[in-house]
Amino acid sequence: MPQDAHATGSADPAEVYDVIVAGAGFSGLFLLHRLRSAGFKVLVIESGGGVGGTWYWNRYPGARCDVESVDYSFSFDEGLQQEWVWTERYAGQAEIRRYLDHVADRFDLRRDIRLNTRVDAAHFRSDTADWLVHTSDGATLISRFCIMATGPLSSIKPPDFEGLADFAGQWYHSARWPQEGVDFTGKRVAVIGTGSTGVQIIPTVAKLAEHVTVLQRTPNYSIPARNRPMSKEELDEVKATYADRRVRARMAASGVPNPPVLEPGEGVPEDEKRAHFERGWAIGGVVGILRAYSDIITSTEVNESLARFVRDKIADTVHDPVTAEKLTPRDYPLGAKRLCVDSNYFETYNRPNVTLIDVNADPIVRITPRGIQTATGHIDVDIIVFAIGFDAITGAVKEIDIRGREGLTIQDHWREGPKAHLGLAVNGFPNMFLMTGPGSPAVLGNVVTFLEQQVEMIATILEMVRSDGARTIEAEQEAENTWAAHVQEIASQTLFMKGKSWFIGANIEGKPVGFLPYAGGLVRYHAECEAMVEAGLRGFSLTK
Ligand code: N01
Repeated sequence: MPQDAHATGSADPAEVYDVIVAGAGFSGLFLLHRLRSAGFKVLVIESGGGVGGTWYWNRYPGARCDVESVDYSFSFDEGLQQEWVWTERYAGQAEIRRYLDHVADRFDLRRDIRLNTRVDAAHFRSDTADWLVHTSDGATLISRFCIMATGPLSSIKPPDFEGLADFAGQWYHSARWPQEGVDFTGKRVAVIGTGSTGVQIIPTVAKLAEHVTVLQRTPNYSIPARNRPMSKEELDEVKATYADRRVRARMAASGVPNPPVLEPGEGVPEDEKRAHFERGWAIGGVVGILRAYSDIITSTEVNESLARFVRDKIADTVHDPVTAEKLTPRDYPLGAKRLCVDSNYFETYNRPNVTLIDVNADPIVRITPRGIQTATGHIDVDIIVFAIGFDAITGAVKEIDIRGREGLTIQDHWREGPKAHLGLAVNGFPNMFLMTGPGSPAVLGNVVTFLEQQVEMIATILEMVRSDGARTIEAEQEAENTWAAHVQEIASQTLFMKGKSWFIGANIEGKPVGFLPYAGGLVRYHAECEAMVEAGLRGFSLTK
């Protein structure tokens, strides 16, 4: 694409790009590789001090993926998937970071990545049909296209507990963990939050700390990961059939390849269902349980069978019946809040150095210099860990001062709730694309499979725009509204809406409530994207 067409007055020609990508996580790395290979001049801007996105920031103890490593990895390059050696069934944070560092080196990506730099603002200029991008190092860059690969779970929910500023100990948010780590040895620790993150932190820290007090607001369903080392034989077998495995992943709603056939559970006798769940429990992980039947997330009957099964497992595992009851979710369907996958989570409550407090019964009143004051007493602690989650899917995009046509801000456009055509592009914001945006399916399955599909789709669109000679491409309002309605319609057919979770924005005060991801699954989503492309970029308008 010619550069000088949109270079202006003071701009350094070297700082004019075809595509600027915000974020160097899985999405940003693959976007850079894919678009650079297609001849676009690309720059990736990353606020972290290294590549990896969520895996750069979430270095808390116990951080581990809960999709199997061999699937939670790029499929776009046969050499890469053949040479990389995964050492565990579920990769830990450090191993995933090593993998992404390897990807960055192997494909020579680093020369087009600017680290320790934030995209502060991106303003569209209608006269030159490009974006002015302002970064935290004071630079102003120009780009024809902007892609927000800022991550669905990267904008943290900050702890806003009264008195926190006076706390004399150390405190950490799980997703802003210090590079040098935290020494928990012999420390009295409080953990607030029992989502996927807390469920990983608590067993790990309990092994090191003198005492751990868990402050729980909502109990979670959690299933055992059954993590284990990968044997060479197992890895060799995967590698011998990788191509087939990847095809099966793309053909599955969740982007994970097995099991191949899913039957509905409705009407299946209870003892038969339980036997099936028992097999899944033994296999471990989401593949084992959530996909025991095709209708777990749509049938109240089947969901309740599985929920009862998990509740019984909690009762069997946790010795103290009062603690077991506190840990048992009873008032929302399994999966309506994201299902957790753990290593000895419930078992940890049998340790003498772990105490559970239900903050509904005994609310946190304030943080004091020495610890946490609850309604009934004071907990003395040295360290507080906040595993309280994220402003999911839209938070990181809204942190940037994004202005589209006529100065329209993304915050204003999404005031009533976020909308994006196929989760990819927003009306009023020409030449801008979103990765894992609202209305895209990524967070409801294997995000790596999903994001590869989205990167390919965005690359296809940009290539079409380039061959067309168009200056701008923009999602049409009607297409955006139609997709947003479809996203809610599909969600309403599931049990997802019945949990107060980040899936629906319920974890952030004032956030409009509505289902954020697309629950139709990868296959259906991909078919919708293909149909859009085949119909000549249906739902987008192009200008010359
Ligand atoms: O965040 P969450 P997360 N007082 O929002 C509680 C991915 N992930 O970081 O449920 C007391 O799920 C809150 O309570 P409640 C994964 O997609 C993946 O754990 O709102 N408690 C909840 O218990 C996941 O879903 C992996 O009542 C407060 C917790 O904090 C997503 O990231 C690992 C509170 C927040 O849970 C987010 O997970 C980790 C308050 N004021 C994360 N505010 C793997 O792949 C919040 N809470 C394994």
